Amino acid sequence: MGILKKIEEAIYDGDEDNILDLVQEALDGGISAERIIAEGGVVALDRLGEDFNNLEVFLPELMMGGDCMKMLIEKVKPFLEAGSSAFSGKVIIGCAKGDLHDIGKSLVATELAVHGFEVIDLGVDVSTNRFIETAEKENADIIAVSALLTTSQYYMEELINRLTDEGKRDKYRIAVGGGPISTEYARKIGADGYSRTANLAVTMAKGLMKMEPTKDFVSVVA
Ligand code: B12
Repeated sequence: MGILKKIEEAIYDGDEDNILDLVQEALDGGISAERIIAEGGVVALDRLGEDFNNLEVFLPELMMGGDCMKMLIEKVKPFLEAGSSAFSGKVIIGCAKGDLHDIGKSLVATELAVHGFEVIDLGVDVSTNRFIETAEKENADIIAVSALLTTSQYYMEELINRLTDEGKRDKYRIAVGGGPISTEYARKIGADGYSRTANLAVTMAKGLMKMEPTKDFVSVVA
């Protein structure tokens, strides 16, 4: 079994005792941090999600898999390829109201930070008020919202509508992402940008900085 497959199995099994050694072995073997995250970690979490849907695994397994993935990410963080360190823009990021899934959001925050963005991470379960108050206080360029739950996805639309009602929509570029989000959905609710993964979020966010809010739309899916 190849090392990435071993990492996938360890995440799937929530094997906290062995995950760090396996990740070290992959790094020693010259495998990039990006591949370890995508081909080891994300693949395992996708499998867990599917098996959870089919009632083959339950909440404790999801939690253990999630915890293992966090260990993996902390371990590979220093090895993520850094981009230009020139200041790219200021981003407020958080998980939409009700959503506690922070692994993807934190990956996006890390990727943006290593590529020159100043990132203020508000964490999980962030209310629309808090996004707006922080963006105003910090004079943000981009507000980035993550949602994995279809019930939380609604709050992305609420944020955009509130900014519009308060006459502030033109001040910020709004980026959205997460499992149930698509280019079509992002367009429909009037967001400025969407990307499918954390790596692609860098290209998307740089694209957003080249345009005025609401004047264009940037989607990066591959
Ligand atoms: C791990 C996990 C958990 C962990 C979360 C741990 C943590 N700290 O995050 C725990 C156990 C806590 C959990 C709880 C629950 N979960 Co859960 N969970 C998952 C699982 C298996 C993996 C999620 C994950 O981390 N994926 C890996 C990351 C890297 O991917 P990602 O988040 O999609 O992010 C990538 C992109 O989407 C993108 N991205 C993400 N955010 C953003 C933001 C921007 C701006 C951009 C540009 C891009 C971007 O970049 C990321 C990296 O490439 C998913 C299944 C799945 N395949 O998604 C279910 C899943 C999301 N969970 C689900 C459910 C139902 C729940 C619970 C309701 C279960 C329950 N009955 O209690 C609770 C809800 C808790 C809550 N209030 O949020 C469902 C959601 C169904 C739905 N459509 O609403 C899923 C899809 C499982 C399933 N198939 O049914 N879960």
